[in-house]
Amino acid sequence: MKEYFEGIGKVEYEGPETDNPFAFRHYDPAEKVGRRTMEQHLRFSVVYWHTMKGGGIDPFGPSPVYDRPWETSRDPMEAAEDTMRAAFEFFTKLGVPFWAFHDRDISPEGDSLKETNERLDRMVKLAASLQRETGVKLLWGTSNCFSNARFTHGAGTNPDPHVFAWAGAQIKKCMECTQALGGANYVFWGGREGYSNLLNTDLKQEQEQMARLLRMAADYKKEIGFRGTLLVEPKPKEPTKHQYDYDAATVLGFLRAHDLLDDFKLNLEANHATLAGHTFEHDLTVAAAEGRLGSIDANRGDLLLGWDTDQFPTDLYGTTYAMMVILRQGGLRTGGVNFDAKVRRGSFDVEDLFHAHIGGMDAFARGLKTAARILEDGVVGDFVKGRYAGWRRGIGRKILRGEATLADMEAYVHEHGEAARVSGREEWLENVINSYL
Ligand code: XLS
Ligand code: NI
Ligand code: NI
Repeated sequence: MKEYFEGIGKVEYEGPETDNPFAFRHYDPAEKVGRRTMEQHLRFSVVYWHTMKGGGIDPFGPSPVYDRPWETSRDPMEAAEDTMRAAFEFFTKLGVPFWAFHDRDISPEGDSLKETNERLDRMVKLAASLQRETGVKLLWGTSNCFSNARFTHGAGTNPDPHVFAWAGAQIKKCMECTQALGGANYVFWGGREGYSNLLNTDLKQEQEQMARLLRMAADYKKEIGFRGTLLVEPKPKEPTKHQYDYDAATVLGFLRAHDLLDDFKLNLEANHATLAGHTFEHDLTVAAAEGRLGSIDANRGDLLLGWDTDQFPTDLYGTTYAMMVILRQGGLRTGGVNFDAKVRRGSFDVEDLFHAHIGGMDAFARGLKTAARILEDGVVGDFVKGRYAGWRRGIGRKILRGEATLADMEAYVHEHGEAARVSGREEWLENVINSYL
């Protein structure tokens, strides 16, 4: 069988002192952190679209600039098969347990839905056999309902029900494929589910359509007995000016308003949170507070560029804060740490794909270990607990139980006078975090 990543062997853990750029310094899959191994905690996943199909394009360079040895065949199906073999070689050499795909990444569209679906079946068959051979599993599948010209005005939120039908047909098929591959989740990212101009938009109507599509998907999941988790991935903008799935709080409210909250969790992406004007840990905390944090798309943005740059995560504060939220909620369950990230346009060698993923995996391994120590030592947790102690007794407990009125508040203040002022100790807490890093 053809080798696509020649000269690069299996990436192993060699410890922080190694000078081998193709080794892990911190990610040791078998090392235990608490009761689970790092591999079980982190559940790393490589995305097919950026890693195998990305060409380094940007708004001023719409043609691919990467030479990929798996994309040489002129026959589109042959190229798709070569790409998939290369993908599993990459997953195996990197040692990730999971991968993720859009239907259109793994298989090119045909001239009709029938031909498109037949092609997809052929590629799913190949993926199934490569999964068996390598032991790599599917974290999630998703439908690309945004690249084709028919989705210019949205998919589920399109003004034309004919286009909605295309989206529905595509999601049905892709959920079947995800089930056939044993996928642990199925993701909905609303690529163009938003608007670019309110003058031509019925916002209320479009949101109702979106809810219908998600309801149909949840019903179909039950009908076919798909056991994976359904995940919605928020993003505030890009490509539209305003996406309806703005951020975690907006999606949770939307799901609740349309009686969908029991059927969906969230897949949160770092760079989407920052685009929404939040930190990643903010969005994670909002979702976790409602038990709806399902999985993460691990990347980071650039503070000086205002778009979804999808860079690989290397910032240790970011990975530590993210892992603190994840550990506190008891892990990601069916979810994982999915590298929805791409190498820069100038990093066009195939070996750059290894450097990028190795760096991201090491950054999350350090984040995991640091977060575990912070939680175990309990300094930060105890501080927060102490800060709210008043709510576990006396008047505080009465208020939370709904046993107190505004008149009781008035009487309380008459009796106790001024409240004591207590420092929030932010700087000290930040120093505490730095002492672990
Ligand atoms: C784009 C999204 C996309 C989803 C999958 O910004 O992050 O890659 O994760 O459709
Ligand atoms: Ni994403
Ligand atoms: Ni993104």
